[in-house]
Amino acid sequence: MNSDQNIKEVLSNYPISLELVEVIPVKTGLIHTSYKVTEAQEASYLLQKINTSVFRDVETLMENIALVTNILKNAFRGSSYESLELLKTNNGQLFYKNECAAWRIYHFKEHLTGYDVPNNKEMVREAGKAFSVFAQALSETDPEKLSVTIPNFHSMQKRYGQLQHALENTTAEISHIDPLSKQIEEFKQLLLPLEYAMDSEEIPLRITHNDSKFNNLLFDEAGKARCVVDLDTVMPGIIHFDVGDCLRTLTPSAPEDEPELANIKLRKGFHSAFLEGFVENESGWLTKNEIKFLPYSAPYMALIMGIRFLTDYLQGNIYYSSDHPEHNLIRARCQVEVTKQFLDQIPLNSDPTRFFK
Ligand code: GN1
Ligand code: MG
Repeated sequence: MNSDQNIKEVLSNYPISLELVEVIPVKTGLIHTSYKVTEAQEASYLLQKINTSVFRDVETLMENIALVTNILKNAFRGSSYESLELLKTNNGQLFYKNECAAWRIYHFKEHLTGYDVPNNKEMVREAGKAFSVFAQALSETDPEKLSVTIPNFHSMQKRYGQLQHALENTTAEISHIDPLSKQIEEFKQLLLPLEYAMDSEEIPLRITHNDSKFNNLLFDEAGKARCVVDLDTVMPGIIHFDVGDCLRTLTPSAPEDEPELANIKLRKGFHSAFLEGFVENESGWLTKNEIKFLPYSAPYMALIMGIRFLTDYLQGNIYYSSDHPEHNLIRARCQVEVTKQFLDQIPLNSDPTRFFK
């Protein structure tokens, strides 16, 4: 079956009219393959072929998403925020599986747009508020209700262990990686206290997004942040993962895969604007320890990404989609540089309460 026929076959299992249906590939991330499907009547959908080597248990993945979208839908009723909405199959299932793959469909948010980088501080403040509202909406639900779809997803110790394993097992000549590995080792030592605080329950587990990149937030035409998307990795985590992933993507002046390190500068005004937006919605639901550890968030997440990209490079680029063989190495160098700049410019012991009114 060619891919066109395959998609038609998938769609025939959904309440979608197949007449004059238009299917266009869209780039939404590094993991799944996505298409925008538009019906003759103008209803549109996001069809995704789920990457089952990353998400091995599709049923559990989709149950997490269904639970979270239901909670968000109720929590956001009457507000300007929206949740993603799944389209169930004709049999009422959360996804469709055929001999080729597992597929799912969301309603397409036609009226909203995502941006790789913020255009101004107001968007950044909006982002801070939106991720805070998202976390708060989920804060009443026991995180144990969600399954862990990718164990140790943001564990520095586990990710570092995977990197060491990859370094030991590669057959390639890797002396050019040595300076980068040394930096990673040094920064990891500084950032591990965040993970220790999580392990010792000094910081509470919540339901977190875990992939809260700036471009996983959609804005309306008036510039208001409206909807957090890409719910694949919603699972138990700490608030610092979500604060950190957004900060590491919106604060640097260059994209995640900037090859020229000299082009990477932190926009400290954006960093403050995000935290101001985040705490604007804070009404006592963050604990003292969560606040104390906020400065760890961004460098921690940037380093996690640096470690993961480098590991994938050493393993032959098997996880992330990439444009060329050095792409993951470039991404890794960039993220380690971002880590360095966060550590240099926003001390881990700085006092985040200055953002609170
Ligand atoms: C992956 O596919 P995408 O871009 O939403 C990855 C994230 C990384 C991100 C880096 C399941 O997300 O953890 O932060 O790439 N998702 C998974 O851009 O590994
Ligand atoms: Mg994602």
